[in-house]
Amino acid sequence: MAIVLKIPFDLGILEENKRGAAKAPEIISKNLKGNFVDVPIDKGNFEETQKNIEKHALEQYKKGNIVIGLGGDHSVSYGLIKAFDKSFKNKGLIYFDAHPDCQDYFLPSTYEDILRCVIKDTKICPNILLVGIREVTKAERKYISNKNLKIGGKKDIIDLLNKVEHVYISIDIDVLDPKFAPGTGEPIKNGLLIDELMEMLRMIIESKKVEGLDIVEVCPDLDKNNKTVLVATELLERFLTL
Ligand SMILES: [Mn+2]
Repeated sequence: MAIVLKIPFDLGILEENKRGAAKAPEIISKNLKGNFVDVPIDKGNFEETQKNIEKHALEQYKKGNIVIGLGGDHSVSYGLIKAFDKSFKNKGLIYFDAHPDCQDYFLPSTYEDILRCVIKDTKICPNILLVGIREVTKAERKYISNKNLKIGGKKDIIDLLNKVEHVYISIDIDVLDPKFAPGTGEPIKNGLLIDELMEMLRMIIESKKVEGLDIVEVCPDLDKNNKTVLVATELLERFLTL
């Protein structure tokens, strides 16, 4: 059974003008029927909040459920992926994002550092695939090459699915082109088309190896004609039947 953890936290975004993703879980979930659980957020204590996210996800994995994290900014994936790492062996991570989020390592992680923190603090690497990356800083380029991180598409997804038994998918909505998902803190042009993303997700879902996933960085305040909220809702709906 799929359980949706609603995580209304966006303080992992340091720039105040890019925040607003905390409003997404309520807005995205309101027209859907599913099993929703509210994760309590302590705005004054990020570390405690991360622990709380991890604890909630671990509880669901122990019950044999599939965990869907609904953010929030990308930092919420840290606790979610830690729980996935503790619950499964022979696993992989598919990271859909315009950015590699590998800027630096420090805890609690921010939306710019989350993947680097995950790589350091879990045993998932080297089974990590980045999809849709198109803005990389100098520090990230160096880190990616040092760690030999794979950036790829469909074919690499198939390779990873053949290699591991359990998969986690992290979807930063900015992986999509801003034409389809303008409502996000750091939109980057030349992103994936909705059909391209859906096709890749279909392949991953059909492998029956998905144990957990998250949808993050939807910012309703920055949205245009509700486009981003609608596409995120469509994505979530697709996963509710897992
Ligand atoms: Mn991200």
